[in-house]
Amino acid sequence: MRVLELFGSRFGGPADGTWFAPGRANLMGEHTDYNEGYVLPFALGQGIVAAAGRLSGPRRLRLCSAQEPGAAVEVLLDDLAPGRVSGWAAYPAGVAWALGAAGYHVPGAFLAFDSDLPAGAGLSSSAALECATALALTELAGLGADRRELAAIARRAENDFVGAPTGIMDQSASLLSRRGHALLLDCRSLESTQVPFDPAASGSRLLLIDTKAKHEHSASEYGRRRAECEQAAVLLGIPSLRYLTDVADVDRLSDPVLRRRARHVVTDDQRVLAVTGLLTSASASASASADAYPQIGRLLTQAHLSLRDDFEVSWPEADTAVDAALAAGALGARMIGGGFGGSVLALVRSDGADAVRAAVAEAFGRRGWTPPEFLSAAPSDSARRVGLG
Ligand code: GAF
Repeated sequence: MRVLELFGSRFGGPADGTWFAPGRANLMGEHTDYNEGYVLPFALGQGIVAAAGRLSGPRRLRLCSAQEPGAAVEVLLDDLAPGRVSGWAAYPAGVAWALGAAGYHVPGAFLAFDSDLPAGAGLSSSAALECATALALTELAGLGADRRELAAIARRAENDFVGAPTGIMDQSASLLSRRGHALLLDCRSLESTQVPFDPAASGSRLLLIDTKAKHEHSASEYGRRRAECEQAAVLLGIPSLRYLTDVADVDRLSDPVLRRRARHVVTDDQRVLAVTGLLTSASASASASADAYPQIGRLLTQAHLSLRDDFEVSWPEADTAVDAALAAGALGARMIGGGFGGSVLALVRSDGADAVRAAVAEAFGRRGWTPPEFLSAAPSDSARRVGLG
């Protein structure tokens, strides 16, 4: 494993173990997590692997990454505080800080990372980095920690240490997913359910399209959307937009922007539950499955329109990829993640993937854009130990 070579060359000895945490795609429910709504993500086969070893002496972390040239970063565990570590190392350092704040005694450790997730593709490489670190540090020290708690700790690292105001979806997907399933997560109760998800059984498959676009201001726009949702909830007199169950209630908002934001959230919550119902019936029989997937495809496309027109977080490359995929016969497609760059998830017939790839590549070429990259997306297992050393 390349990460073990990196570990040996940077730290001069063998690792005590290796841990893998996957990135995620999201089937349905975007910008619903921080509104206490529903999400339906799944773990990818691609992710981040961490090789870790105990480090004696003053309690510190020494960190390096195959994707980050330059010297290893060293942080003293007792000195960690928000704002003290910047760049990529803030994610693993933030996890150590959040573990400490939750009462765990984090040991000094060497950590080397490697990734097969494309950078900037909106597939949650930061959550995978956090979750690989959380598992490695807790298991290295024999600290038994519940995975739901680790997801909350990893999110705290991202919110309070790195300073990104995200929800809990990505860390939950990385730590709680199961192969062949999507993870239905109720972000209010944090209850999760494994929903059987096997597109191949219905003659379809998932295609991820990395649009290779990352637009400026994506972080500030994310924060602004979150603030708008909170403002809409206050004006409606409810604790969060999750408490809206009838889309007609959004008409009580006089501001047209807030009305659109709230309408996206309430309809996406409904689409998560609709897709969950369809997947559950699809798992019952082959004929139900053949009926369910085209309906799921239509819901994906509806979600894209809602993200584009009501939530206004799509970007030109995503809209073009969705249009080209649909014109080439995809059952449905939508942008995934926070928006303003990253990937599109398309549901295609098993024999239709080549046509969709060709149509999207041709549409990008015609506009003179960087060629998109295509990845297969198979619902995979959550984070785990993958080697002894
Ligand atoms: C990003 C965030 F990290 C998630 O919490 C979620 O809000 C998502 O954007 C949008 O659904 O991935």
